[in-house]
Amino acid sequence: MPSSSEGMELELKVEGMSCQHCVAAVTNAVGSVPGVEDVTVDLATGLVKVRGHAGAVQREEMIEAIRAAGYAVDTRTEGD
Ligand SMILES: [Cu+2]
Repeated sequence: MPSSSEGMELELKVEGMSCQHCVAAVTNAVGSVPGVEDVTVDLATGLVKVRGHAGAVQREEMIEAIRAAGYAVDTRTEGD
């Protein structure tokens, strides 16, 4: 689809993931947030990359979803 110019991408630093089950749990949690199109989790670094619709995806909603799944999000690395 060439109409993807409205996409956005953000990264979250998740703490507490130790195996592929954790990766799956976080992927499912973030993927269930409305507006999210794609979730990539790097177990080694804890970095979660999210792609979705600009304006539709709220960072706070993703943090809440991850916390509800049982993992912590390092919000100190947001850069502001
Ligand atoms: Cu695990």
